[in-house]
Amino acid sequence: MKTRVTELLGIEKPIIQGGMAWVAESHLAAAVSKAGGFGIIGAGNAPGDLVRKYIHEVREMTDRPFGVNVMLMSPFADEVAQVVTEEKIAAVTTGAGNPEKYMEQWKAVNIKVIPVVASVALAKRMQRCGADAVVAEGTESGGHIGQATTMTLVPQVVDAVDIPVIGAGGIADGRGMAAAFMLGAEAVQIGTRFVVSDECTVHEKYKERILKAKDIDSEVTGRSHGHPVRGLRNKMTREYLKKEAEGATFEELENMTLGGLRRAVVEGDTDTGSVLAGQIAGMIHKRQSCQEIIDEIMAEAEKLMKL
Ligand code: TUI
Repeated sequence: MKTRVTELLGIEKPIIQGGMAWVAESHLAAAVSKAGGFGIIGAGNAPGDLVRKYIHEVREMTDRPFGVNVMLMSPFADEVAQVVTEEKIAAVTTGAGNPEKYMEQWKAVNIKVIPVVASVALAKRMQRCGADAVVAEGTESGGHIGQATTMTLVPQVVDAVDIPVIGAGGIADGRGMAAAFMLGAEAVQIGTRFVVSDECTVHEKYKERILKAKDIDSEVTGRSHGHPVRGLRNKMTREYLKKEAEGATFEELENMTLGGLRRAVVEGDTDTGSVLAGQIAGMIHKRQSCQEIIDEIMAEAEKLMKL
C-alpha cells in the first residue's frame, strides 16, 4: 500500500505508532519500525540526554527509519528539539502545542516534520510553516486531546491542506484504518493497540487494564483548566472528576496527577496512576507482537479497501 506518507518516511506500511510519553521508548519504536511501520520514541517530559540514549538504542536494534515525538508542553522541549536536530532523526512528530519555533532548525537538517493537530486551523498553519504532513488526531485518542472526533476532523483537515494527512484517534484494526483512508487519510497513527504489544515495556497491570477495558471505560479529566486528558477510569479519575465538579483549583487538581503516568507505567499503580488510553481500548483483547499487529491490520484493511 503506497501513499505519499510511505514515500515520505521510507516505510512499507502506512502505520505510524503514537508517540506515547513513558510508553513509547526504544523497544516499542524499534519493533514497530522492524515490522514495516514507523516507530516513534515518545519524549514526553524526558530530558534531552535520555531521549538521545533511546535514539541510540533504537539504532542498535534496527536500521529502519524511526521518529521522535516532541511533547511541546515539556519543560525539556527545547533541549529535546536540539537533540533530534543533532541526531538528524528521520522524522519528528509534535504534540500538545505549536512547533513553529523549531521547524526551521529541523528542516535545515532535512528532518521530516509532522505536527499532530486537533484542529483545521493548526493544520493550515503548519502547512504554511512547511510541515511535510500532519496527523489529524480525534478526541477518541488517549492522552491530551482536542474536541473534534476523528470522523469529523480527518476529512475537514484533508480538505483544508495539500500535504498528506495521517488519521488518528480510535483506530486499532483494519476496519478503522480503511475508514480513515475513506476519509482521505494516507496513513494512520495507532497508539493504544501497541501498548499491549509484547515489545512494549509498560507494567503488566497497565496492559491488563487495557485488555479488560470496555467501550465506555475511559474518562476525560482536566477539561476545566483547558488541558483535557483521556485515560481509563480508576480511583484517581473518580476523585479528580468529583473535585473538578466542586470547582477545585488548578494546583489541587494538578497534584492528583503529578507523576501519575510514571506510577501507572513503571510501578503498575493503576488505581492512583494515570492509565492513559484511547476509547478503542474496549476493542483490544489480544496480546501480540508488533509484527502480528501490523500484519493483521494491513491484511484486514487491504481486504476491505479492495471491496
Ligand atoms: O499531545 C498529544 N497527546 C498527549 S501529550 C501528553 S503529555 C501531557 N499530559 C498532560 C497534559 C498535557 C500533556 C499525553 N498525550 N496529542 C496531540 C495533541 N495535540 N492533542 C491535542 C493537541 C493540541 C492541543 C492544542 C495541539 C495544539 C494545541 O494548540 C496549539 C496552539 O498553540 O494553537
